[in-house]
This record gives sequence, C-alpha cells and structure tokens, in this order.
Amino acid sequence: MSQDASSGLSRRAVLRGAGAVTTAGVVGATGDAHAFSLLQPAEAPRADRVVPSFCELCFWNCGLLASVKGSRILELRGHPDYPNAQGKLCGRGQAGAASIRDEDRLTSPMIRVGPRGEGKFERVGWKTAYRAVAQGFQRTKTQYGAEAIALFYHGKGGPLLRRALVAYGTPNFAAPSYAQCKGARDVAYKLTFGEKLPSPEPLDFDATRCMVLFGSHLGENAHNSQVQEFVRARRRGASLIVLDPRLSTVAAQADVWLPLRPGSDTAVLLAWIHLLLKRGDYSQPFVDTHCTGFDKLAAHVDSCTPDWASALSDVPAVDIVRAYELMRNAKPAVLVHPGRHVSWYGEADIQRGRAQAILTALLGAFWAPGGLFRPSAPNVRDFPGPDFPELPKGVDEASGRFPFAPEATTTGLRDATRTGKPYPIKAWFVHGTNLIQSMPNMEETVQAISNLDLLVVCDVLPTEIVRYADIVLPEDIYLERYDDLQLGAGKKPYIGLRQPVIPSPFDTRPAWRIAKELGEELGVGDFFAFDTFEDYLTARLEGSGVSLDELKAKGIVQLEAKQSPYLGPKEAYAWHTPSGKVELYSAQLASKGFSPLPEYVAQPRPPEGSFRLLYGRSPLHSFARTQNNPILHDIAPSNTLWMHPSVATPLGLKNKDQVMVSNGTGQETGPMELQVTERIASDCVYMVHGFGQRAPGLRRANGKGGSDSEILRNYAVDPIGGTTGMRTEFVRVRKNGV
Ligand SMILES: Nc1nc2c(c(=O)[nH]1)N[C@H]1C(S)=C(S)[C@@H](COP(=O)(O)OP(=O)(O)OC[C@H]3O[C@@H](n4cnc5c(=O)[nH]c(N)nc54)[C@H](O)[C@@H]3O)O[C@H]1N2
Ligand SMILES: Nc1nc2c(c(=O)[nH]1)N[C@H]1C(S)=C(S)[C@@H](COP(=O)(O)OP(=O)(O)OC[C@H]3O[C@@H](n4cnc5c(=O)[nH]c(N)nc54)[C@H](O)[C@@H]3O)O[C@H]1N2
Ligand code: SF4
Ligand SMILES: [Mo]
Repeated sequence: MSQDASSGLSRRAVLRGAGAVTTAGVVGATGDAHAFSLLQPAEAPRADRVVPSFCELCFWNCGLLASVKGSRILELRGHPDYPNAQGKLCGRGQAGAASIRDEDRLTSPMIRVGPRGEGKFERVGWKTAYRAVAQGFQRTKTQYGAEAIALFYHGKGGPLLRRALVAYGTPNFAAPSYAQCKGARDVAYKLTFGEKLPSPEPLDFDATRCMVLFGSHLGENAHNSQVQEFVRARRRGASLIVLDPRLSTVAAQADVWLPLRPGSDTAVLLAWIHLLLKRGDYSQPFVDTHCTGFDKLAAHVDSCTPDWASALSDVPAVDIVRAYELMRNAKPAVLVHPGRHVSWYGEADIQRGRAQAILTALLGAFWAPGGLFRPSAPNVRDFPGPDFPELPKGVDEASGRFPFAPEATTTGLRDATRTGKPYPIKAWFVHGTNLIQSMPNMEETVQAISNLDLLVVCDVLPTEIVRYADIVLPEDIYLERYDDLQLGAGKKPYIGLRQPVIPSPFDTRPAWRIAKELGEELGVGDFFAFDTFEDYLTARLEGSGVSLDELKAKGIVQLEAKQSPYLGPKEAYAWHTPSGKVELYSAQLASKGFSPLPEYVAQPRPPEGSFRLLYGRSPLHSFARTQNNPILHDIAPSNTLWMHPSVATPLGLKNKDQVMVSNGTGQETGPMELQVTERIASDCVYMVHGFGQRAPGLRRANGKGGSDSEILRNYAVDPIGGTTGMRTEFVRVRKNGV
C-alpha cells in the first residue's frame, strides 16, 4: 500500500492539489518520496536514528525527539526530559514536520522585480542577495546613520542577526512579543517585584491549591507543559477561578467563572485586595518583611467593596466573594496567573498587572509553594568578540516616550518610519515575524513600508510581509538547522540544543549563517569569528560543565539550581526595586506622573449595533504561522466569528451564515462563518487570530476566514511601557453578499 493511500489525512492533503504532488517529487529528488509520514505504527518503516531537538511552532520551545529514516522524519514526539514538554508535544508540534514538505515554502533567495507589494521576484544566489542587502544598508548608513536601520525579529535566530546589526551600529531592534504580547506584564511585575517573569512562567502548578486566570484561556492557548500541569492540578483538587467575558474551554471547568465586562478585571482585583485587607486575611509575615506602601494601598482600596466592583464588572458580588473565599482558604498556595498576551486596553493593562502582582504579594504567594516559584537560569557565557560600538539612543528613548519600557517597541519603530521622528528609519530587516498580522493597524504598517528604501525579509513562507519585501532570504525550517542554545529557567535550570534533524532539500540557510555571512559582507565579520556553528556553541558552553557532544546526544542537560525555588520564611532579600522592597505603592510611577496605586480604568461600551472585537487562540494554530501547514490546515482550515443569539437574531443572522466584519472606517474582513453561541457576552464578538491572510503564495491559507488584525485600527498605546492595547476596536457584522 502506498503511504498516501494508507492514511486518510495525508491522502486528503495530497489529493487536494497538484502542488502537493509536485513537492513530493521535489523532496523525492533528495532521496525520499515524503518528508514525513502519518502511517500507523504496524505499517511504518523503522527509524534509523532518533535526533533530539526542540520545537519552534510556538515560543514554548518544547523539547522533541525526531524519529528519522534517511532524510524523512517519521515522527516527532515530546522529549521526556524537557520540563516544557514532559514527554508530549501539542497538536501543532506533532504536525511540525509537515512544514518541511509545504510546497509553498521559500526555496531560494529572491529580489523584487515588480512594484513593491505586488509579490513578483526573481531568484538569485546567496552572494548576490547578501551584496544587495549590504549595499542597501551602506547607502542608508551613509545618508542617515546606521540607526536608520531597524531589526524586527521573533524567534531563535533573531539574537545573532541582532548581533550583526548592533555591531553595524543600530540600537533599533524590537519584537512583537513585547509591545503586542507580554510587555505590560513585564513592566508591572518589574515595577512591583523588581523583576519581570521569564517564559515559561514560573507557576507552581504542582503544589497549588487555587488557580486564578484572567483571560489566559489554557487549553485553547496550548502552551504544552502549562496545560499538562494545569490538568494535573485540577485532578489533585486545586480550585479554579476564571475571569473571561467568554465561556472559554477553561472557564467551562471553573469553580467560579466571572463573565465580566471586558476590561473590568481591575475592579474585581481591587475588591479582592479590599477584602484581604479589611478582613485581615493577607499574609502579614510577607507584608511585614518584604513590602512597602501598605498603608497607602489600604487607603486606596478602602471603598472598593464587592458591591462597587459588581456594579462596574456586571458580575454578582456574591460570586466575587465566593472566588475570594477559595483564594483565602488556599493561601499562600494560590497561583495568580500573570497572563501572557496582556496587551488588551493600553495603560489599563499595567494597572491590571500591578493589581495582579499586589494580590500575589498580599497572599504571600510570590516565590512560595503553590504560587509563583523563584526561577533559576543557567549561567552561560556570550560568544566572545570585539566591543560593540557606542550606540545612539533608540527611537523610543530619543523621543522621551515610555519611561518604563525595558526594550524598544515595534510600534515605536513603525512610528519613526512613518513620521521621520525623532529621526528617520529607512531600512528594515524582518526575521520571523509577519508584521502585517502581528501589529495593530495594518494601514500604518503599509504606510511605514512605503517610506522605506529597503525591506529585507527572512522567512520560511511567502507570507504577507514577504510580499512587500525588496529582498527575501529563505531560512531553513527549524528541523533543518542549528540555532543558538536554549537557556531554560525553571526550578532547575537547563540548556537545550536545536540541531538539524534532516538537511534542507532547498537553497535555504539557517539564521546563524545568514547573520555571519551578512555580517562579513557588512564589515563586522570579526563578531562572528567561528568557522562552524559547532565552534560557536562549544565556545559558549565553555565553563558551563556541559559539552556539545552531550547536548547532541541528549538534547537537554538539566543543571542543579543554586537557590531554592521558594523564599525562606526568615530569608532576607533585597528586591531589585529602588526601595529594595516589594512596592505596593510605586514611587517610581508617581515620579513620572503616573498613578502609583492600581487604578480601575473603565472601557467604553460599544455604540448601538456595534461589538467589541475580542480574539484568542486555537489549540491547533500558532498566531499567523501555521495556517498553511498541510496537516493543521486539513484539521482546522478556518476560524469562525462568535456572536450571542440575543444579538444575532435581531440582525437576521443565523448560525453558519457567512459574514463580513467591519470597523468604523470601512475596513472589512471575511467572509467567515458565524458561530451563534451563548458562550460569549452579547456586547462582544470573538475570533481566533491568525486567519484571513492575504498572501496568494500561501495556497492553503490565503483568504480563509477573517483576520482580527485587518480590522484592528484603533489601538491604545500605554504611555508607561509603550505596549499596544488591541481589544479596543468596535465592529459591525453583516451577512456576506447582502
Ligand atoms: N495554540 C496556541 N497556543 C498559544 C499560542 C498560539 O498561537 N496558539 N500563542 C502563545 C502566546 S505567544 C501567547 S501570548 C498566549 C496567548 O494566550 P493568552 O495569554 O491566554 O491570551 P489572553 O488574551 O489572556 O486570553 C484570551 C482570552 O481572553 C478573553 N478576554 C478578552 N477580553 C477580556 C477581558 O477584558 N478580561 C478577561 N478576563 N478576559 C478577556 C478572551 O475571551 C479569550 O478567552 O498563547 C500562547 N499559546
Ligand atoms: N491582532 C492580533 N495581533 C497579535 C496577536 C493577536 O492575537 N491578535 N498576538 C500577539 C502575540 S501574543 C504575539 S506573541 C505576536 C506574534 O507575532 P509573530 O511572531 O509575528 O507571529 P506570526 O504572525 O505568526 O508571524 C511569524 C512569521 O514567521 C515566519 N516563520 C515561521 N517559522 C519561521 C522560522 O523558523 N524562521 C523564519 N525566519 N521565519 C519563520 C512565519 O512564516 C510568519 O511570517 O503577535 C501579536 N499580535
Ligand atoms: S507548545 Fe506545541 S507548538 Fe509550542 S513549542 Fe510546544 S509542541 Fe511546539
Ligand atoms: Mo505572545
């Protein structure tokens, strides 16, 4: 029996289009008919080796074991020794090998031939491509200074490209994982505890007795080990409180679900803080030993009763109290999830993050069993090299914005490119981020791109951002390449290795090699003084007690922690805040004119006939990066728009209707299928992010479903940390074709 006939899934994928057959032919030219297999074990060919590496389909970066025969991956499994995998991969991770044989892959460097944005390119060799990039960057540097070159990046290859561009003289680099993702949490926790939380979040599920989730839709948000640990905690009997205007998968399991008005979490948080203080239930030892600003906080929340919060959040006061009692009974083993995608409403996000951090402190749950533990990171040296040049101020700093942002913002770089202020940015290098989907307000992104003299994109697929590129550099798929070390923080620190599982069948290269070779072309080759990447890795591992050979064989080495994951009862600790204490009251915020205590900021209700646009994750897709994956597309080809029946019916809309969704300025997305459901508040609609892409080169994903990004025009910018609130758009819904 042929492989395709033996597996419904892979047969459907192959039958769908001649393209898939062509790819099989192309891959076949390298030795094997297929780059992956979905055969049942009894029929499956035997692997000739198992190669450990780690996943890149999302940034949980789970360890994996690849069973390989020749140049064909038979199976990807979770690595048993990786804390973030625990022997399993999520559905996306398991399907990762299919991206190798995606017939739409970028297969060689390309230079634009038609007008920018049209997506017409000619193939060139790597030398020609590097030379064109270097000449373009040199022109920009001569005319405007090296700071006019910006790097946007997301993923493991980014830091080496950053090394090349910083050595060349630019301070301007940013990732959407800050301003569009967890930036507000970084700022809020750093202001309160003196440190930001790492990824994976140090959540002590194994010992928790109560879990509190603000949004954080675990199960749909499929961060592998976090979901496994959550399920184990539930089985052990830990209680669960979920705040979400939507009955998410996890909300459906909660002991208390608070279907609150969007943006009213801080009101509920302040009521919980009020109850802790009024009833004397807070952890006095933690507060006495570690905190400052208690009295000011007490005065601030004096009137924040459950009834007050109930009126603002539309959830019954008894439920707010019921949730409170679950927390109080479990303290200090209460896990207040800090959230991850927290860029919801702008400045209000920092206020909410501060209130979450303060609640955690008052429960005595910071660096405590069952709360948040103290993570340990491995100590590994940087690759040696010359001193980096003195850099000018980055655009955010030069414009005096965002005083508490620990890093530059993507939106700041885009603003400078659009407006030329505080100084112009004229060239972008974009690695592993589809800025068209990942930044709010596409119009501003396209406008910024039209001001560029040069746009270089390094990607694996012809996504939307690639369409606008002047020069395209195709990267190897993550299973074909080395990347920099994974330095894992957790109860035990660890070092993980990504290594090539199979070779790339195409003229693609890994990011480290692009960084080195482009660096040489740019005259900064002495920052990359290694011959092979194994030399680079060996140099970094020196003194760590771990060898490259051991990592190649095992994939991961766990190290002993140098500190306990929990703060001892009498342990003195100098918190990395200006006062050396946990700052319930933030003098830092006050000094810049911001509220030093968390304020509730009301979000407006949508106008009549409009809905607040909410969005989230599907367990089978990552952002906008997996929609073209042959297997994942087969299982989940599109998204739907959730709408409550009480508002759908008067609009004449029925379940499964094809609808268009528009904002107030005429931008529309769709058509997409309507899902009429009581699981969403009646003044909101909801869709999964990542669909509705407009990239003809993605032959499966192109135009399927709707894109939240396409209609997300009115975003809010937080003046404290520069992150973008993106739950701020009101939309209308109409039946398609009417
Ligand atoms: N399968 C899969 N998993 C992923 C990812 C992926 O792409 N795919 N991406 C990963 C990444 S990088 C991130 S950042 C995370 C994102 O995942 P999360 O951090 O969990 O995202 P949130 O925005 O917190 O959660 C979305 C939920 O918030 C609810 N919500 C909307 N408005 C409000 C509100 O005002 N208050 C409250 N309490 N809830 C609200 C929505 O209804 C929705 O259920 O997921 C990670 N995991
Ligand atoms: N509207 C809206 N915007 C959002 C979000 C949202 O939910 N809604 N989520 C936000 C969050 S939480 C995050 S973390 C960000 C995510 O933002 P991004 O990381 O920009 O996410 P993607 O849109 O998936 O873009 C990934 C790009 O990398 C490419 N790629 C995939 N693998 C590789 C690789 O190995 N090498 C290279 N060079 N390229 C690769 C893909 O083809 C794709 O073009 O988006 C943020 N923006
Ligand atoms: S959670 Fe899933 S997609 Fe993300 S790294 Fe792990 S296996 Fe890969
Ligand atoms: Mo994210």
